[in-house]
Amino acid sequence: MTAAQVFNGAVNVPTNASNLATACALCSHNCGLRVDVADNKIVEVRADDDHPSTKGYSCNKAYAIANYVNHAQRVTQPLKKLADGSFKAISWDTAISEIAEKLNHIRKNHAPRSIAFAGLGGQGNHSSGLAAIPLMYGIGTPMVFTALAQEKTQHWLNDRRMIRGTNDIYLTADKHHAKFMLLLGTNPHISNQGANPKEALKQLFRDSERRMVAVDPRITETTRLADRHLRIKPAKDIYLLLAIAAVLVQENLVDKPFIEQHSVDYQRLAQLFSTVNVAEMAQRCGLNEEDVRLTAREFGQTKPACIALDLGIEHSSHNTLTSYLVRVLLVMTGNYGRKGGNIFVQLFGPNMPYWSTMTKALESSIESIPALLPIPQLPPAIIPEEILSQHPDRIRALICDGANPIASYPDTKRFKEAFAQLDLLVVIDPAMSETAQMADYVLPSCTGYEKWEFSIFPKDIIAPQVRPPVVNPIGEALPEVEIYYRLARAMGLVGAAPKFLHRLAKQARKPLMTPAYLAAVNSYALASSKLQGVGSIVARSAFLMYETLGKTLPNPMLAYIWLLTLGYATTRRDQVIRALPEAKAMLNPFALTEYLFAKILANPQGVLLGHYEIEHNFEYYSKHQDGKIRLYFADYAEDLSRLIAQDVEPDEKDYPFVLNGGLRTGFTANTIMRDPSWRKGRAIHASLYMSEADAAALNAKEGDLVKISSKRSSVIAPVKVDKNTLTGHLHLPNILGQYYPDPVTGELKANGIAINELVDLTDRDPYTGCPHTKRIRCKVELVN
Ligand SMILES: Nc1nc2c(c(=O)[nH]1)N[C@H]1C(S)=C(S)[C@@H](COP(=O)(O)OP(=O)(O)OC[C@H]3O[C@@H](n4cnc5c(=O)[nH]c(N)nc54)[C@H](O)[C@@H]3O)O[C@H]1N2
Ligand SMILES: Nc1nc2c(c(=O)[nH]1)N[C@H]1C(S)=C(S)[C@@H](COP(=O)(O)OP(=O)(O)OC[C@H]3O[C@@H](n4cnc5c(=O)[nH]c(N)nc54)[C@H](O)[C@@H]3O)O[C@H]1N2
Ligand code: SF4
Ligand SMILES: [Mo]
Repeated sequence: MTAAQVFNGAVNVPTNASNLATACALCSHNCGLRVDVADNKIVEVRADDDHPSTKGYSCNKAYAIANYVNHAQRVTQPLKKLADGSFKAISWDTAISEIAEKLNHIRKNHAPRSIAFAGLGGQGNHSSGLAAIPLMYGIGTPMVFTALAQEKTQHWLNDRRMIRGTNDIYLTADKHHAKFMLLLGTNPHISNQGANPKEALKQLFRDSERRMVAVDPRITETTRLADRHLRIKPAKDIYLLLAIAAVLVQENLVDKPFIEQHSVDYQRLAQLFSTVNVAEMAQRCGLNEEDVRLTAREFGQTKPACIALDLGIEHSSHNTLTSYLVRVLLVMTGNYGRKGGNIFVQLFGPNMPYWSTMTKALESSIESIPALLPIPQLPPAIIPEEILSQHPDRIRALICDGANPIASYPDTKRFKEAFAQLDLLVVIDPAMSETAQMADYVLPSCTGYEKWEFSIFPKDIIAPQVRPPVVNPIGEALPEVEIYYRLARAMGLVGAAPKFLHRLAKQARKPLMTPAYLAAVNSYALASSKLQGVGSIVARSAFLMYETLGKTLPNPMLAYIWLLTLGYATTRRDQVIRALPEAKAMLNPFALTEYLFAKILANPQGVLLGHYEIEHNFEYYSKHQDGKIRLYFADYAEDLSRLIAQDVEPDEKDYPFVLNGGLRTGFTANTIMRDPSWRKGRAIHASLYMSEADAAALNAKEGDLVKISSKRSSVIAPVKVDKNTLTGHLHLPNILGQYYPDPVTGELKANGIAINELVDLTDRDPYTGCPHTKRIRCKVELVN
C-alpha cells in the first residue's frame, strides 16, 4: 500500500555553496554558524557574527559538525529486523504500514498508554517534537520520556509549586547583570550553558566590584576565575545551601520588604533554618565554616546576586530539594525574578496555560511533569519498570527518536532486559546507534543539516532561529515531521485534508483570512474526529495544517513554526514591542504573526523577536491570583528536617569513591557524534580522572587500566592522574558506551565507557526520578 505523504524528502540545495547560515547542534548553546559546502559536504565552518544571541562565538566543537553528518553508521534506508537478528532494507511504504498496523493492534488490544515515546534528546534538532507530540496526543498516550525530564523537571516542579509556573518557562541566572554569582556544580567555561557564559565569566572576573564563588569538588576552567572556590565534598551541596539559609536567617541578612511583599509562609521556613547548625553543615560538606559564612554574607549583602547551577547538582543527591532551596535563597535575598538575580526565560511560542493534572506512572510513584513541551514528561529511569510491569496497560511499544537510551539512560542492563520484552521498538535516528541495533524497525531521519530545523533552548533574548538545510539528505532519510505525518495517516488518526482546507490554506497568511483558516481546520478536526477527547482534535488540527498550510510554504515543517509564531504573537505582544517598537502599530494579532513569520523566513541566521520583562520578572510569569510566591511545603519541610538532623548518605566503606559519571570536556557531545576520529591526535579522552593521592594509594600510573565497580556492574578505563580532582572523587568524561566500526577490520569497537552500566536506576530522586549519574558510589582496582 502506498502511504499518504506530503513531502518526498528532496530539499534540492546546491551541492556547492558558501556562507550558508546554520547553527551548531552539539550543545544547548546552539551557536550561530556559517558553513561552506562542496560536493554536498560541509567543508568550512565559521562562527556567525550575525547570530542575534551568540554573536560570533563558537567553541572548538563547531568545526566537527561535518563528522556528525558523514560517518560509517548512517542509516540510509528503512530497516526491519529479521528473525536471525540481521536487518533488511524495506521501502518507506512497507515500514510505515507495518508499524502503523502494529501500533494500532497494541492500541486496540491493550491500551493507548501501552505505546510510549522516548526522545527529544540531542541539542539542536528539535523539530521532531512538533509532530511526535501530536502523534502521542492522537494515540492518546501520556507516556512521553525525555532526557530533559531526568535533568530539569525538578525546576518545573518547584516553579509549579511556588508560582504556578507553566511549562514554557525556565529560571536562569542573569550572569550578565549580577554583582555576585554563586555557581554550583557547573563548568560553563566548557559546557557553555546559559547565554554566552564565557563572556559573562570574563566580565565578572575583570570587574573588581563583582564577585563569584564557585562550588565544585574539582578545580576547573571556571573555578579558576572565581574569587572563592569551595571544594565541596561530592553530593553534599544540600548541606551547603542549608548552611547559607541558616546564616541569612541567624545573622538577619534577609530582604524583609521583598519577602513580605511577595511571598507567603516565610516564617515557617525561617523557623526551620534557625535550627540549623552551620558548623556541622560545613563539616559535612568538607568545608571551612568561615568560608561558608563569608559566602552567605556576601550573597546576602550584595545586590543583585544570582545562583547558577547545572548537572553537577541536577544529577546528584536530593536534586528536587537543592532546586527548591536555591529558589528559597533567591526569594530570601530579593533576587528571585529580578534583573541581575535569577530571571525566568521562556520558549518561543504561546503563553501556556497552567497544567493542573499530572499523570502517574503505573509502577513507580513518579508523576509526569509538564516541562518545555505542551505535554507532561516522565523520566527515562522508570521506563524499564513500566515495560516489565504486570499491569495490563504496561508499555509494549516504544518509539525512540533523537535519543540513545542504551548508551545514555541510566542502568544499561535493565534497559536491555526491558527492551527485549517489548512487542515493538521503533528507532528514528540518522545513525545506527546502540539503541537502533536493538530495534525492530530503524527509520532513517535526516541529520540536523539536511532538513529544516530549529532549536528550542531559551536564550537571553527571544530570537528563534529556523534554519534551512545546508546539504541534501543521504539515501532515503526523511525529516521526522514527515515520518509522523505518514504514521498518523496510516494509523487512521487523521484523514486526507478536504479540498476546501487546501484552498483556504493558500490565503491563511493574509491577516484577514487567518481566522477563517484556523476556524475551518479546527472545526473540520472536531467534526471528523471519530475519537474522543481534546487530544485527538489537537492532533488532527496539527496534521491537517502540516498537510494544507505546509504545502504553501518552502517546507511543510514551517506550518508548525507558523503556529508557534501565531501563539507567540497573540499572547506575548508586550515582548515583541519591547524589541520591535514598530510592531506597536500592528493591532491585528494576525498581521503581527505574519510580520514576525516573514522575519523568521528571511533570517536563517536567527532574528530578534522579543525582550523579556526583567524588572518584574516573576510577577509576569506567576499564575497565582494574588501573585505571591509560595514558600512552604510540608513534604519538603519534613525531608529537610530529616537532613538537618543527620547526614542521610554517609560514606560507604565498600564503595569508597564517588564517581562523577559524565564530566563535560572540550571533546564530548553526549552521544551525538559517532565517529571518534573528531577527537583524534589528542590524549586518551575516555579515562578515569583520579587525584594524585588516590592514584598513589592504588599504585596506578597514568594510562594503567583500572576496574571501576559499582553495586550494578563494572567497567574498565585507563587512569588519568589529575591534580585538579579531589581525593575520594573520580570523573569519567561523558563519552558514553558507543561502538563504532574499526576503519581497518570493520569490527565494532568501543569508543567510550559505558558509564550507565554502573548507574542503578532505582537510585534516583523520589520526586522526579532524576538519576544520580554524578554520584555513583564505586570502588577501583588495578587491572593486571
Ligand atoms: N552517565 C551519564 N548519562 C547521561 C549523562 C551524563 O552526564 N552521564 N548526561 C545526560 C544528559 S544531561 C543528557 S541531555 C542525555 C542525552 O541523551 P539522549 O537523550 O540519548 O540524547 P543524545 O545523546 O544527544 O542522543 C542523540 C541521538 O539522537 C540521534 N540524532 C542526532 N541528530 C538527530 C536528528 O536530527 N534526528 C533524530 N531523530 N535523531 C538524531 C543521534 O544519532 C543519537 O543517537 O544524556 C544523559 N545521560
Ligand atoms: N563540551 C560539552 N558541553 C556540553 C555537553 C557536552 O557533552 N560537552 N553537554 C551539554 C549538556 S546535555 C548538559 S546537561 C550540560 C551540563 O553542563 P555542566 O553541568 O556545566 O557540566 P558537567 O561537566 O556535567 O558538570 C559540571 C561540574 O559539576 C561538578 N560536580 C560534580 N559533582 C559535583 C557535586 O557533587 N557538587 C558540585 N557542586 N559540583 C559537582 C563537576 O566537577 C563539573 O565541574 O552541558 C552541555 N554542554
Ligand atoms: S558545542 Fe556548543 S558552544 Fe560549541 S559551538 Fe557548538 S553550540 Fe556553540
Ligand atoms: Mo543535558
